[in-house]
Amino acid sequence: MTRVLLTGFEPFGGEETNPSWAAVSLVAAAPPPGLDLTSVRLSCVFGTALEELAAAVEAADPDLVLCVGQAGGRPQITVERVAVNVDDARIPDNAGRQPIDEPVVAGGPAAYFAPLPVKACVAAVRAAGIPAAVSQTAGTFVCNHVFYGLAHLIATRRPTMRGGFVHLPYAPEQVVDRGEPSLPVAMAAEALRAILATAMRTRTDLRIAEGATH
Ligand code: PCA
Repeated sequence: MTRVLLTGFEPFGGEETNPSWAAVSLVAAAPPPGLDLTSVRLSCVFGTALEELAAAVEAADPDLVLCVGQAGGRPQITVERVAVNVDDARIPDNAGRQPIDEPVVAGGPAAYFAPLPVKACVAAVRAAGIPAAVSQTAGTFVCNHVFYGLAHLIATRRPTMRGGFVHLPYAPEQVVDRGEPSLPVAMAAEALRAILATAMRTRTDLRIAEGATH
């Protein structure tokens, strides 16, 4: 059995739901075979979210950690390639904190690449008939904060653990009157299952072009 920790986020920014926790809950209710899966809902709060993640990693001792968040406005599932060592919040987090240009980890490297075969994961989601892409930035809000913290934990304390970050579009019910792209949560959950299965069995990533011109 592969031990997997799957995290989603609480709602933020005035939303009533967060598709990341909704999709993670669906996967947790029917986990893929061969997985010993733990799911945790993280606070959308700088610092606190990382403490919750670290505690969950201690408790579950996972082989693989997949953190999931909402990226409202994106039209497809995005697997994040790089985490940067900066908190620069455009809006306050759920505790009212709004760090500007602060490091996630003081003295840490500027960035980490995801310890995950991101291109193989994107290919697997597409093969399931669900739109997906590699993303070159997870932003500078709480998701990037958690992603960087996870990558730092792996780099400094858990060398055999692997992990990454996946952003989901809005769920349809969030945008009924807004004309924004959305993806049903059941499809997002299917995508997460495909990513978990691929991450478990893939050691060398695919060499296919998934870059961005700008
Ligand atoms: N999305 C935010 C934080 C929590 C979430 O689900 C982000 O992309 O930073």
